[in-house]
Amino acid sequence: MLDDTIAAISTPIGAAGIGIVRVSGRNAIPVVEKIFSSKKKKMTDAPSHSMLYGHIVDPEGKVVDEVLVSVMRAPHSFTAEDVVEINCHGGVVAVRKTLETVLKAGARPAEPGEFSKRAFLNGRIDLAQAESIMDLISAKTERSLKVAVSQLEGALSAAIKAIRTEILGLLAHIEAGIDFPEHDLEDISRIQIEQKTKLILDRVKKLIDSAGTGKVFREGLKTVIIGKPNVGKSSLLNALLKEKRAIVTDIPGTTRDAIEEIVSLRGIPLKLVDTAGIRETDDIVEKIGVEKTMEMFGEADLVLFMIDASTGLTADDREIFPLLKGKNRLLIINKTDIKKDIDLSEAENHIEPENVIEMSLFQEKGLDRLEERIETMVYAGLASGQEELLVTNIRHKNALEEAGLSIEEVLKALAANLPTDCLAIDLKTAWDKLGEITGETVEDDLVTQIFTRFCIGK
Ligand SMILES: Nc1nc2c(ncn2[C@@H]2O[C@H](COP(=O)(O)OP(=O)(O)OP(=O)(O)O)[C@@H](O)[C@H]2O)c(=O)[nH]1
Ligand SMILES: [Mg+2]
Repeated sequence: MLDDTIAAISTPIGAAGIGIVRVSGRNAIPVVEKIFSSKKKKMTDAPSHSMLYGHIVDPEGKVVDEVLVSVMRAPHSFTAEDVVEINCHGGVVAVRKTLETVLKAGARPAEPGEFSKRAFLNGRIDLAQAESIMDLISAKTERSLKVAVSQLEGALSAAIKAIRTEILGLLAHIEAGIDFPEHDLEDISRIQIEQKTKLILDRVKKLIDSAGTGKVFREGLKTVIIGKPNVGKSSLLNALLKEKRAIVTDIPGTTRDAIEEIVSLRGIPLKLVDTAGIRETDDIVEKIGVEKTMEMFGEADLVLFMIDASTGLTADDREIFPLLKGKNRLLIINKTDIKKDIDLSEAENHIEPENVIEMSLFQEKGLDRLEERIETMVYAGLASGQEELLVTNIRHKNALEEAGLSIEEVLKALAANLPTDCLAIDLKTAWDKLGEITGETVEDDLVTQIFTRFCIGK
């Protein structure tokens, strides 16, 4: 399968300055050479990482497009194979037609993620690095990008490799004992094994703990603003977005449909949702809006419950309190410019004081505190400076958890004084599980599954 030459459009389809058709494989250069016409140079003579000017010409001799072609020779390319990238004039037709011509000349259409898959199969990057490419493409804030880049550069892979090396060392130690059963591991040795195993477990757990934060950077923190009508929910969305996205009026029931926007809050990507105010209503559109609010509420990672300082707690607010149970939530008391002192004793039965934020969107007060609280929540439990090493991918987290369980089994076996070959089996399982993250011990099916989630042309 690695023998054939693949091609795909690697830029988004639509009108643009340029569009790129990428070709990779053993015959990438001869295939493109067949349809490339240049007065001066031949592509087969071109050195690696050079560009040639010319035209793509179809088999009937008609010019398809004026192009610049870059040639990257194996192994110094994205896929570690010969790669040719044809820079066409952007525009749906020119790029499609160029791809068609390349396919006729002997390439086959690339599957989604197939270029990255080849980079993995050819050993240029490991699986965790390949997966970070998609994160990099979809990064919504600079911090998300930083996390993806450090994974692409191998930060996570290096951490996993280091843990695997430790496990291997332990295995060697134990297996030496297995080979000479008459000298069962002495007590002192068991203590050493236990200490080392605990250290390994600790490192695995730290990575698992980082996954909550990692998921936020990869997927965004779904943050839903709820409250009764007219408290200022849409005004908060607009303030955080720094644009007048949602309609704001003094008429209760203004927002009917949920509005979702990506906001970068101190670099943390929030999927911020403004919702229809929750109240009993006979208005059919508003009723559906309220149902949608409840749906959004169910999916929220964080709920911002807003109340109005000028009215104090009302019956509508009281109905919302029980819903907040078990949710990450902040209570926002808006419109403190009208009235400041409201009785919060009742609210404090439901929400911890540090999660109560006084706000006046009119006076732009309270937004800093809100940002600070959200930032603290996202980083909770994370060692400072660990941002470079976050587990962002659920597949990686699952593998780490399974490895962690096996390592715990080792500790249990040690405590129960079980024979040493039992320890070796669980350690080997942990070693395999960690290898799945970097792709060293992974099944082909899983590799295929991972890359089909990529986009075409990547
Ligand atoms: N005094 C004062 N008024 C505010 C403040 N924030 C918002 N408002 C006003 O409150 C009214 C309602 O604001 P919205 O943002 O539309 O409220 P909402 O919660 O989205 O309302 P619905 O969409 O109807 O549920 C508008 O007239 C705002 O200008 C504030 O901090 N102080
Ligand atoms: Mg609104």
